[in-house]
Amino acid sequence: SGNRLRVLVDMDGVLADFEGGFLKKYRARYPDEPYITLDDRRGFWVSTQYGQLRSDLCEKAISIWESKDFFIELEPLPGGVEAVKEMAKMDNTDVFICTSPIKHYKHCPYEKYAWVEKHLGHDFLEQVILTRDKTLITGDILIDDKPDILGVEPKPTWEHILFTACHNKHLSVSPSQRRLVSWSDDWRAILDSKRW
Ligand code: DGP
Repeated sequence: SGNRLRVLVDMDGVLADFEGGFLKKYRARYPDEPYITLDDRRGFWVSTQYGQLRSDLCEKAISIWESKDFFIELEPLPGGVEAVKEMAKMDNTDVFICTSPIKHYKHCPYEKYAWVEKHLGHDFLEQVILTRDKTLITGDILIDDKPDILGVEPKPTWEHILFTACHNKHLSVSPSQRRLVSWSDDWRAILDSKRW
């Protein structure tokens, strides 16, 4: 407990390929509608950028991730599952998956647990935290692709490590903000920098 390192790892865009899964299913369901390539994605909210493309595409985008089997069928991002498994085996290290479910709760929370069970194993369900407010969760590090992680706690305990994603790769973040470019990047060094 006392001197252990607590790592919080986001799911969508960090472990699970939300953006790739979205685009594939959007194009399959709406083959005649315009779309945004992953290279042209800007801003965290997919529905906002689709709404700017054409106002009715906002709800068409939302219909994709509100559908059954969207979250469970997301592909793992390269190296993520392996990194989390390795972290969990490290001495003095506790790893939690910290993820915000969408408010259309029919499928998403269930499928997030099912995804963790499928890719990380049944025992890893113990490590799942579903919350809409990550500032309430204490930890040393939060690895997350969302640039602004806000909530009711103005001084979260964790350091946010920005995980690079298609929507944030062009963002110039403050010099103090550290990034993890991918799971091939040196995540062990980031963890070690927080140990004492
Ligand atoms: P997290 O990655 O834990 O911060 O969760 C954010 C969730 O919101 C994740 O499931 C992706 C999803 N999401 C992405 N874009 C949009 C959007 O435009 N609207 C909504 N409601 N959810 C979105």
